[in-house]
Amino acid sequence: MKQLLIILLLTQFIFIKTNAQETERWDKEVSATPNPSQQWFKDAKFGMFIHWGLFAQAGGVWQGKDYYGISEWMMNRGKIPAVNYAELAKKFNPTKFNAKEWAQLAKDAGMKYMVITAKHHEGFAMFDSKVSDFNIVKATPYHQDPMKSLAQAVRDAGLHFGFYYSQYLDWHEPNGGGNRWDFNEAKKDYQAYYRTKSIPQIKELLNNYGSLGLIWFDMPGGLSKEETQKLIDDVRKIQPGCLISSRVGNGLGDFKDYGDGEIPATAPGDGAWEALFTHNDSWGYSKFDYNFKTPKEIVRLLTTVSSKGGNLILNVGPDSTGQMPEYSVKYLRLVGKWLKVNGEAIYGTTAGFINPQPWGLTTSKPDKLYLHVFERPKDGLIFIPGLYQIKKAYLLANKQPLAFVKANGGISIKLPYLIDPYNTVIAVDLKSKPISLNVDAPVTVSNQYTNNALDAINAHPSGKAQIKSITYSHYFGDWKHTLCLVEMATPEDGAIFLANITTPGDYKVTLEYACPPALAGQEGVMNLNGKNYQFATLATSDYESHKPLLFIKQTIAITTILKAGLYRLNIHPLHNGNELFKLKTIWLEPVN
Ligand code: FHN
Repeated sequence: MKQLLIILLLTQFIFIKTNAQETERWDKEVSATPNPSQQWFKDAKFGMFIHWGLFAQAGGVWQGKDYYGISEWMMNRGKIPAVNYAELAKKFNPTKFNAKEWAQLAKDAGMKYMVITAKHHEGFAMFDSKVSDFNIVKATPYHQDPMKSLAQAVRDAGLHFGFYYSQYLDWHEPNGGGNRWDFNEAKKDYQAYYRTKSIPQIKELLNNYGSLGLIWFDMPGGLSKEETQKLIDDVRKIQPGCLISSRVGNGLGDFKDYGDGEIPATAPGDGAWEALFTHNDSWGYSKFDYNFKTPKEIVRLLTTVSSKGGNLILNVGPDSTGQMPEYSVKYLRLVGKWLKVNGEAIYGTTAGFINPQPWGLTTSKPDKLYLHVFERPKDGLIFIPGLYQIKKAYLLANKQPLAFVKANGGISIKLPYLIDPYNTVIAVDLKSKPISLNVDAPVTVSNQYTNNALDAINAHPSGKAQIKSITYSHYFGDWKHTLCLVEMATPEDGAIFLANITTPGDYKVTLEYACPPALAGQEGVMNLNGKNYQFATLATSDYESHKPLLFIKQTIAITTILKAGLYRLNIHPLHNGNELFKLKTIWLEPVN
């Protein structure tokens, strides 16, 4: 009995581990010689991702059991036998699907490309496949190929069209990756899977749906570098211009995809890349998930990604009738309205060369800088550090010229009012080629804002302290990523933050961090403005990637700044011990 229990526990552990590994496998390396036809992708900035499959029929519910989290993983989480899961196809009848409406929605949203799941991990082909009968034409009462009309409608709307294809995970097939509840891992022949289903279906997609902008591979496995290269050569032979996502594996893709819901900490450079988010928290349609990002959140997300030089591909999950979620339709159209007016500051831009400022972010074009103002300072002066000469500045929305003055260490542009609550864009005509982005520059702090953030990315760590992206989730698979200052365990493991405090006055200092209960109570010290401030940490939550990570805000000081200027804030543990905390932000809140 005892032995049985141990075996049971061990199997559970192996399953949990395997799931974790599979879910977190985000191949980000790209080829040193990527496909040269990628300029359209770099300029596009905004795309629509669609996860559609049999999981939309279930919506996260299987035999009365509710699966919160990413709905397209329900089969795996419930260890649902492939034969039973396949029954979903018998009811899948998306009679409300209208290719032109979907294409129009993407266009209205200001998106420039669309990528849809041709086959997700469940193994079901959403297209007419001669390779496997487990497809929408043969196995459902719908008996039509929605991908044919969609590919056409999207191209007719002037957008690029691409397919997502899960090349390794296939829970329907004995030789496919991932299904160990039906099929014996030891007997799997991955090469046979690639030979008989994956590669032939990829060829069908390339041969039968016209010109593809890209193929979005996901979660590689089972192929060597040479075999991956052969797959890429096959793609190139059929469609030389078709781009390939980095998740083809083995560092051979054309453009880099970050992790699900992840934005790189700083601008990664010149290569083509994409940040991928879903509109709510699930990729596939989920009956429970109403955590839709608001239009303002989407505009700011798109701006954040553009300010680092990448694309945002935003996912929507249509239901089994073929309808898009109500709030996706409504909010995406509002984003489109903003882009109609302000698109010049997003499409075709490269990363902004000014660090994030308390008012917002920047994007750039050869002779232009775009200031994306999220918060207007009380005095209306948008301070741009390090920029000394400009030709003119104007509101992008109505071309109204704006006055500017030389300020201490840069230029200040007078913004009379915020014209757009999502993001007010100021266009700046430059006089000379700008200097390059400097992430180490001091952070501007002033009493003209409700709060000022010194984020982990602004830290200059010392000793063993380091800046790290921490990954965690709320429900299953809805990954979140937060950049934190970590590994501060001795007084030598600390960090300095440089703040350019432009307005004297009182500032309240608040730390925002996560700290496991078992480690809470350790002491730290912060030095600012000539004084040491001690504190003891408070408990939040343990850190596990499959659990929520909770952050707390703890005020540790008030300081009076008498003179504007450069200040150093130094923080570190008071004694030797365990990791003090995972520090996300130090807030400097003006006391007005
Ligand atoms: O497992 C999939 C998940 O279902 C979804 O398709 C995402 C989108 O990037 N990709 C995988 C996880 O990274």
